[in-house]
Amino acid sequence: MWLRCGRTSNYFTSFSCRVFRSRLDVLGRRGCKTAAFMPEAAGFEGVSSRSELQELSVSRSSSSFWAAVARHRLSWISPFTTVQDCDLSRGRIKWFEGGKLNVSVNCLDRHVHTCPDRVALIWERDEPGSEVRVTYRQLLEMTCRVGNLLRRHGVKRGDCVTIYMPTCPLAVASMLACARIGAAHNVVFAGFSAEALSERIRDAQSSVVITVNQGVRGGKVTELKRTVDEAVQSCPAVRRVFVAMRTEAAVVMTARDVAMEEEMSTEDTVCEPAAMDSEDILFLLYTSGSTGKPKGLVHTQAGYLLYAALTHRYVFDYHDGDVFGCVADIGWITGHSYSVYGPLVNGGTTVLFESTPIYPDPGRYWEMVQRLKINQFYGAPTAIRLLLKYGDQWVTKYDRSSLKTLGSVGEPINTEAWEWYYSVVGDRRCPVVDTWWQTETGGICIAPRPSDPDAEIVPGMAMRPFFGIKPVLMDTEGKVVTSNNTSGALCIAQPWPGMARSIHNNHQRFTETYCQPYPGYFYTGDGAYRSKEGYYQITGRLDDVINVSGHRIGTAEIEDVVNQCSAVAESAVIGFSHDIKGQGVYAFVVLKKSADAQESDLSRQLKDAVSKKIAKYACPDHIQIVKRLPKTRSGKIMRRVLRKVVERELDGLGDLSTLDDPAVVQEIIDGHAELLRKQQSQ
Ligand code: 6R9
Repeated sequence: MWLRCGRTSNYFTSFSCRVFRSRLDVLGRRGCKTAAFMPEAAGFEGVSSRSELQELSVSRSSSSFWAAVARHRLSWISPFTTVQDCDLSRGRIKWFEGGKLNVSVNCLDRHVHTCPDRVALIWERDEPGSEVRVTYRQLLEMTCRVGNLLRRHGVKRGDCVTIYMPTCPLAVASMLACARIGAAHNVVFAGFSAEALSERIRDAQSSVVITVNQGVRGGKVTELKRTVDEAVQSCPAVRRVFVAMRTEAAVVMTARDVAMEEEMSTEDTVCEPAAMDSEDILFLLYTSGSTGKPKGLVHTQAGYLLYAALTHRYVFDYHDGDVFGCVADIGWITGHSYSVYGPLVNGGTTVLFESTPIYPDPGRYWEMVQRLKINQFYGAPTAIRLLLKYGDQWVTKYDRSSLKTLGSVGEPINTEAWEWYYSVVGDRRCPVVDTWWQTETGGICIAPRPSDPDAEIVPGMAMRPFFGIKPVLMDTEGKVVTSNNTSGALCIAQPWPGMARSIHNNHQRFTETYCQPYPGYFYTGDGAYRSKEGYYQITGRLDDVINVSGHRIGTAEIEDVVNQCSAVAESAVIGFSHDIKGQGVYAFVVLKKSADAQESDLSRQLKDAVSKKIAKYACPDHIQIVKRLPKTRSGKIMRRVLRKVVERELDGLGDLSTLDDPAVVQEIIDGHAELLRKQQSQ
């Protein structure tokens, strides 16, 4: 599969590198202490260190900062006329208006012009040692063919294409092809069930889906095309499904389906890029919130791309010629920003990882680092914790001397995992950057780097805001906390180009969730601690969102599925600390009086339902059947009490006076102890 495009591309857009070059020349001549670090900063008088540059980027000169960076880093078809037009309190966020550009040209054509044979993608297939390299020229040709194919099948500017594929070059080409022709993409993680996929296709109003016959991960085959077939049964608007072949296995094709590679082979390798407005939609990406319904965060063209470029370059200290290894799946925002857009806009070489950390054995990551000579490795704490348990020998037997920076994302990294990552994986040579950010923020917002050279890095802390980011902590009364050595709700005080613009089809939910809790500030939903030195440490979610192995899931989403079971009267789902996964899922379930199901059967049934309706990772680890839930007199479930019981913090149950019937707490404590006893004896 995966079309090989050997022909030389004769296509190059005229609006590529000119702006970029002339700007560099001017700045280079001026000379400035920070110019070697960030060329466009040369124009800022009086800025002589990186921390001063950060201060400038959030000062009243922030627009000048972003204007210089945007002109320097992106290729524009026509220049922007305003830098920003934002009103956070109303959820109005607009950057670089008046400007026109094409994201795929920025990620591909301009590099094809200067270095066509540079490797853009290294596809680390599930089968170790069978990696495939794709050059910039090949990726441009692949993208153009997909772009033409989509256009021929009626995809137009403004449409939204759903991509349900494993991490692979054709998935990247599909994302870029959408960008090329002005369509938005909606990548759905290929671990999601048919029902979850179908909900996202419908909400995104996609009439076209791209998938593969089968997925391969950790040596196991998954029937992705079959899942799509099931999903589109309840999506009457879907008129085309493009099917690429990841394996040799034939699949049933209907009149709606198109054999993707076959049809691509007859398409032209030149595809006219659409001139997009800065604020046109680039993609939707669904994520969980505190209600049962996932939300499609909207990211737009120029601001997102610029922010991905800048963070990729400076947080990881990425330089030309480096091999960047982000092991996230493209179905998550990390895959979007740091496997695809950030590295490609910077002309980098990026690894697409299709496998798991322990396949075929727990040395997989480090054998890959040795074989591909990876310079920056970016992964999740859950994987680090898992590998730590297998022992150092799986790491030390491979040569990791290529590594320069180690990154962590998705959840807090505990000190033990951080230390192991730093000393065993990185031989105490490589800075570990614990990067805090969200689907909503588009790119990294808080990370130890960039910083002044040799500035300290504190284990397990994201520490420093990135350029343009002004974090603030809020107290319970909604006031900004100004002192250090305190905690609060983490907000961001001013807009930045990478932030999400809306929730698809529901701008009101966007403003209510992010802009109204603290008017004038962007509310992240996370809590944070600011140390004496002013460094930030993320303490976890403040809402009903839990984080299982770095994957976000709303407790309400799981409750919705559990409650659909005919034996269930009601339920409450909470997260609890889990050694490997960070958080696990614990469900308290009240049965209907009429229910006569066996407890073990019911648990199995509920777990199957969650896997089937959402995804395997959302499956409850424990299900405790209870007679009733602890509720306030107004009927609200007191989740705090449930959390304390599960975390065995029985002395800290707190004020129970608002409980309707305090006796319920003892029942739950006893039931929990009983559940643990049963599990231990099994
Ligand atoms: C990029 C990504 C976002 C949520 C976020 C927070 C948690 C992410 C973290 C972290 C502590 C870090 N989170 N990075 N918590 N330290 N370095 O993960 O996006 O899937 O939207 O999740 O993940 O709770 O709010 P997303």
